[in-house]
Amino acid sequence: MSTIKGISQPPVQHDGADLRVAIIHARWNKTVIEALVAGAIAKLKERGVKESNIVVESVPGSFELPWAAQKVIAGAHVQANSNVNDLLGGLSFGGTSPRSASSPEAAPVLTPNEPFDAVIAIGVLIKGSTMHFEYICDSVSHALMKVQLETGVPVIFGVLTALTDDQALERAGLGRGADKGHNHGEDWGLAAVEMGSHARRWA
Ligand code: DLZ
Repeated sequence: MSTIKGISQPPVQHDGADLRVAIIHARWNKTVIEALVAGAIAKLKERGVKESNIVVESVPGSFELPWAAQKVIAGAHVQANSNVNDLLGGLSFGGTSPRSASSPEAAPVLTPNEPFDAVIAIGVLIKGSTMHFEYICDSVSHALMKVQLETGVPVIFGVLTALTDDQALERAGLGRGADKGHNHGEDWGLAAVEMGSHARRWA
């Protein structure tokens, strides 16, 4: 049976050529995270966002995302010229520094920060046998909303809350059945371009 769920096309196609976007991702549930980050980056680039204007940072788990989003928006250091192609070629989840093409593990180069037009916060929460899931889902979603309202910078809610591994895989386009599902990271990349454009026009 067909479904009525899902997003429709925006009235205009937004151009990301001048936008600067930060992706902050958790490192829990790495396989799914990698696919989501790759999906978001692919759509950012498809909408014209320059590789040099996409900055990728990681934190341990989803619980850390709101704090990191707030810091990045407030002007925490970022490394210039992160090469997104190389990032995708070898996503490394071991370091805490922003990653770059030439030297993924090198100490970050401190640069005067230019503001971000949007931040995508990506995490994957999979329900376990404790109450961790409920607490983290609840606090992270509220906190990310608070960050965007308090800073005025759109924060895209890229946190999957899945009851099973299979649900998480399907929402990253990695389903184990005939239907691979849909990579929601792609939607988040598009949402970042749209919301970043709105933020500029409505400033
Ligand atoms: C502790 C925890 C658990 C049980 N599950 C997840 C998860 O499914 N996804 C995720 O992103 N993080 C998880 N974490 C880690 C917390 O988000 C956080 O990193 C730690 O509690 C440290 O603050």
